[in-house]
Amino acid sequence: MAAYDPENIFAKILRGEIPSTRVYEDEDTLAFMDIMPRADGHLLVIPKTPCRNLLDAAPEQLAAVMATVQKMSHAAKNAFEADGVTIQQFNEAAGGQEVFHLHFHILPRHEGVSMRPPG
Ligand code: DGP
Repeated sequence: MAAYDPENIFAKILRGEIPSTRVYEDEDTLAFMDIMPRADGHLLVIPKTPCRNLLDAAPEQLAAVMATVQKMSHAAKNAFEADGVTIQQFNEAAGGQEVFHLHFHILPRHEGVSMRPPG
């Protein structure tokens, strides 16, 4: 697996070098709005420490990120009055990953409404 690249977009967001709409932050994790939302309220949750993807993650990073994913799933479901929540996570280019810093997508879902296509 390739090495972690500290110049990836999410590392720049963490350092405040490019803007983002932050919705939650704690010592270990950050949640912010996806710039290309595929559903209203589409959020991303990332660890603050370097990690390329799930295949590269330490158990402590996963524990912290998943705790925030659960917290943000409840918050997004309530805020957007959703019927459910889809969680997505991609690993390596062949697995659909485009930004190489571990992230989980949180997508509030409504009955009968399809997710929008990427882009
Ligand atoms: P993927 O690696 O396939 O899980 O997709 C990366 C996601 O990151 C995609 O939904 C769009 C989002 N994204 C890409 N660039 C930016 C950015 O500069 N800011 C924010 N907020 N989201 C971004």
